[in-house]
Amino acid sequence: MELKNKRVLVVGLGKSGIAAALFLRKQGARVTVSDTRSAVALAKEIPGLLDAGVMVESGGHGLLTFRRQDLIVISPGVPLDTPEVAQAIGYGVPVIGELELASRFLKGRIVAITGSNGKTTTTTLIGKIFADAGQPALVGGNIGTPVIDLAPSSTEESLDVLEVSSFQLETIEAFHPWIALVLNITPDHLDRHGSFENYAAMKTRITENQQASDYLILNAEDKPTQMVAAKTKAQIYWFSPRRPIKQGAFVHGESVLFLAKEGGKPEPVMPVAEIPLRGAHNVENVLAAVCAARLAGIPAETIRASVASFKAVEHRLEFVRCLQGVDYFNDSKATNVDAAIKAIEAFPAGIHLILGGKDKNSDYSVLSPLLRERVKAVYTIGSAAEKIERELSGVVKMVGAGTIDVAVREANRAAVPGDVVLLAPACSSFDQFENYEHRGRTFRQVVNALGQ
Ligand code: UMA
Repeated sequence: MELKNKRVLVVGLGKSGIAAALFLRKQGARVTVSDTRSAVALAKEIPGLLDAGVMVESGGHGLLTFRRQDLIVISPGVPLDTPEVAQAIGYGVPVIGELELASRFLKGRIVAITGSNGKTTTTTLIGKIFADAGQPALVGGNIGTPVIDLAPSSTEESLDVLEVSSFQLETIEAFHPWIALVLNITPDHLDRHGSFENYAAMKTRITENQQASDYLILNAEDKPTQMVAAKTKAQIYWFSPRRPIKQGAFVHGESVLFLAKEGGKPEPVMPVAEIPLRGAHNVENVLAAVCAARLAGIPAETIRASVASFKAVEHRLEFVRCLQGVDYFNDSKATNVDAAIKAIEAFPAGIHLILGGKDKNSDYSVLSPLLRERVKAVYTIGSAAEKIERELSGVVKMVGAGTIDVAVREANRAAVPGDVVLLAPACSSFDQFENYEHRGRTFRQVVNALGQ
C-alpha cells in the first residue's frame, strides 16, 4: 500500500487512532487526525502528534476535513454512520478501519479470534501456547495493543494473534486470517449495530477472505456461530465441551481430545482437571485454543503444559481476595448479559452480584432464572440501574447502590462465609469509568480496602 504524500485522515484519537497516525506519518503520508473531544480533553495526546508532523482537528469533525482526503482510517469506536464519515463515503473517499490498515502491513500468518465473550482469554492463551512452543508470536488487537503497533515486528515467520471485535470487522476489506476463530455470538453492542442480525453479520466477516487452505474454528454448541459455517471457503474445525465431533477439539469423559481429520483417531491433549480456569465457558475457550494450536502444529504435550500454567486474565473472573470466608471476584470484562450469565454459572450459589453501568440496549430479564437459582442479592450501579431494577423487579433482593464503592460495602455487610461477591456488570463502563479496566481496578481497590 503506497502512502507516501497521500492525504490520510485518522478519525478518533484513542489508542488505535494515535498508533495509526504515527504509523502513517512514518510511511510518509500527510496525516490529519480528527476527534470530537476538545483540545483541553486531548491535552495529553496532541503535543506528541504535532511533534510527529500530524495535523490535529479537535472539538468536532469538519465536513471539509473529511472530504479532502485520499484515505480515511477510522477507529473501532467510530461508527460508519457518523455523518461526516457517511458523507465522505458518498463522495467516494475510501474508508477503512485500523485493523484493515494494519493487516496490509503484517507479514506473518494471522490467527484472529472473535466472539461475544472469551476473546481476550482465548487470545492470551493462544499467544502463550505459541510462545511456550518457541514460536515468534505477536499478540494485539481489541485486547488493548493496536494491531498497527505489531506491524514493525511482524515477519514472515511470526504468528500474529489478533483479538478482533465486531467494530473492527465492520471496516475490513482484504483482512485475511490463516486461522479464524468464532467463539460464540450472543447479543452485544446492539446500540451500535442496530440488530442481532447485523451484529452477527459483522462477526461473520472474519471468514470473508479465507480460502480453502485456511482454517475456521467454530463452537459446535452455539447456534449463531454455526451459521458462519455456511459462509466460508475455509476448512471448518469445531469444538464442543459436551460431545465428540467429527473434526476439532472436544471433551470426552475426563479428557480434552483433538481429532485432526474426520474418520481419524482422536488424540488425547490433556485431562480437563488440569485446566486452571474457573467456569464452563473457560473450557470452551481452552478447546478453541487447543484446536488453533494443533492446527498451527504445536505438539499436544506442549499445549498441555502451557494451558496448565495459564493464569486467569485480569478482569476476567479474576480472584481478588477472601475476606471472612467470602470470596471476591472481578469480572469487569463481563460487559454484556451473556458474559454475566457465564460468570454467575461459574458459582453454585450464594452470590452477591454487582450489575449495571452503561446500557447497550440489552434485555436483563433473561437473567431471571439464574438469579433465582444462585443469587442472594443484586446491587445496581450506574446509568442502567433503573432499567435493570425494572426488568428484574421481584426476582431477587435488589439494592440500589449507585456506585461500586457502595455496592461492595453493602455486599460485604450482607455476605456470610461461603458466599461470593461478584462484579459481573453486564454493561459497558463508560458512564462512570474510563473503561472496563478502570472499573475492575476500582473494584479491586475497594475490596482490598475492606476491613482495614
Ligand atoms: N471518537 C470520535 N468520533 C466518534 C466516536 C469516537 O472522534 O464518532 C473518538 C473519541 O472521542 C475518542 C476516540 O474516538 O477520543 C476513541 O476511539 P475508540 O473508541 O476506537 O478507542 P481506542 O482507544 O482506539 O480503543 C479501541 C477499542 N475500543 C473500542 O472498540 C470501543 C479498544 O477495545 C481496543 O483495545 C483498542 O482500540 C486497541 O485495538 C476496547 C473495547 O471496549 C477494549 N472494545 C469493545 C469490546 O471489547 O466490547 C468492542
